[in-house]
Amino acid sequence: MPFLVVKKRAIIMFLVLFLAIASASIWLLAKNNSVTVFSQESNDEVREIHMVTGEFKAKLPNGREIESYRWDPGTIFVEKSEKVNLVISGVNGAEHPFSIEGTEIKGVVKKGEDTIVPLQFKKEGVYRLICHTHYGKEQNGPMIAYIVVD
Ligand SMILES: [Cu+2]
Repeated sequence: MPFLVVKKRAIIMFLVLFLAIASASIWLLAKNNSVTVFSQESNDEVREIHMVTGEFKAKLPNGREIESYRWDPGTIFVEKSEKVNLVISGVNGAEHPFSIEGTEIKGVVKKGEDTIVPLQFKKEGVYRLICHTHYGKEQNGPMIAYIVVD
């Protein structure tokens, strides 16, 4: 029965082709998965948090101008031991020299520039980011942001 032999060969060819396509798809899927895992790992390494320096301004009925400088957002949350880059963009105010209470971290945020502050807290708590130019009400502040570590 030569006809049947040919048919068997066709089935075998079809199976071989099917296996080749199936294994190629699995290989591609596995490859995609590994790429995703890698990009997740690199994203997890250092998280970026963006902050800006802002200013509230108003004119009182008597013509007097009042203003207040702020870090925005005023509160950020990080995990204990988490690596974070705090990127602060200077928008309002020429200069904001700052320090973070309870740490050795200090720097200056200048108008039109990004200041990158690497953070990694070993102890839980609330840390204050304080601007030394606008530290109180009298200095158009208080310009204080809270870093909550837990
Ligand atoms: Cu300031």
